[in-house]
Amino acid sequence: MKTLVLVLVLALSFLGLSFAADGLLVIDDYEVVISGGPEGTVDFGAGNGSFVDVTAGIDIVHGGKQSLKVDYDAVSGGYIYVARGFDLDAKNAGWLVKGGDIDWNKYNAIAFYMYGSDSKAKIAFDMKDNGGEILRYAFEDNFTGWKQIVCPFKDFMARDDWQPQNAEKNGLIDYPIKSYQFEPLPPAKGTLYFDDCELIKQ
Ligand SMILES: [Ca+2]
Ligand SMILES: [Ca+2]
Repeated sequence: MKTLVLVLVLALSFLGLSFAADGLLVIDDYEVVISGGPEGTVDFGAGNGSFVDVTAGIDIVHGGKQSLKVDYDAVSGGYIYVARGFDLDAKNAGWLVKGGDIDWNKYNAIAFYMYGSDSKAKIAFDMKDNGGEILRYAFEDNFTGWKQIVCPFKDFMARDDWQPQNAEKNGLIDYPIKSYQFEPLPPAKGTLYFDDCELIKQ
């Protein structure tokens, strides 16, 4: 009987491991030269009085040798964006995998690690879908150290404050996703680190 239980436990853990491998795809690890501008690897900027700078985080890292370090000052009425993906103004901001090469049916959430400082800052995580529509998942910096932020696709809401003019505004996620962006929301100021962005199946 004991042997049977052991075999079952081993079999289940093996199945569990293979499920995990199937349901996880790392799309971004920030192990590149971090730069802005038209030839950059990160499409970032700020306006209306807000400020952002994006560099490689080398002291605070979750995986590999670098994280994405975001120094920011988000003022009322201002905006900030820190984007990675395809069809952005920064030519070299693409993920590790092309959106069109991903079988999106295999995943139901996008997740990343953030190094929090319990600043209570509200942060938006926006995705731009295949119709150019921007969908948002918002969360709060209410922890310290690294934490995985899981954003289930079903919890994304189309932004109602702004959409690109040419967006197909249907309120649904149209795959493949083209890009994502981090946006600290005003009023808030500080430094955030991000690392290891992946698609997962919960
Ligand atoms: Ca990394
Ligand atoms: Ca859509």
